[in-house]
Amino acid sequence: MPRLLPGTSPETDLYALTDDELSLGRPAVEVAKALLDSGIKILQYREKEKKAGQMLKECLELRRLTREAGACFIVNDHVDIAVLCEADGVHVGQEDLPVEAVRRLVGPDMIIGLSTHTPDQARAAVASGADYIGVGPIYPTQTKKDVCAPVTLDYLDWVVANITLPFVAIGGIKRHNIADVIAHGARCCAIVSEFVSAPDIPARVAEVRSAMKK
Ligand code: 3NM
Repeated sequence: MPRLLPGTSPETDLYALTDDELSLGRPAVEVAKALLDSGIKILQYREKEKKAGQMLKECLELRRLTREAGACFIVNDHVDIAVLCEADGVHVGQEDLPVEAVRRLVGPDMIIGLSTHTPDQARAAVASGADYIGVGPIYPTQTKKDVCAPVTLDYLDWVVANITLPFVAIGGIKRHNIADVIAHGARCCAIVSEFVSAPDIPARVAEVRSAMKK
């Protein structure tokens, strides 16, 4: 995973995403600090309801914190904000700007991640020049409002067998099922609600890490 995980090991790792609406009233920056203090090395800023000015302000702060922590910082959807805060990467969905267009805006070095839900989309992602793909939702999730039905571990199996690009499993991944996702070949799992909705985030990250070893 040469470009997905700057400063991190290429082994199984965790990718955390912010979501203010699920964070028990705690602001994104506070949640991000707790995640980074817990050893999270890939953090995505994903806020759907905020205005651009607030998002830029928070992303500049998260950029500072992720630099200090030696963590990779990815911004969801907003290519302009990703560039302005000097994020390591930007993550887009199937209905956002196409990867080729994003590449023209961000240049050759920024990581571009693309959500995929089918083998066709995964093949197209490879052809588009994406640096990594999201593979999901593996399980049912309430977090992403407009997402398709769960793709299940079957799609993960297909990606493991057919795609050489780095990938991140996502969607409904929790303490009780993460070991299965890893057993099916995921090396990086992306998690929203299981982390940000935990009253004690460091304790929750530790529990997930321990579940990953089972
Ligand atoms: N993307 P949780 S599923 C942001 O399948 C996102 O592309 C998905 O949240 C995809 O860990 C998802 O709370 C939400 O289930 C994941």
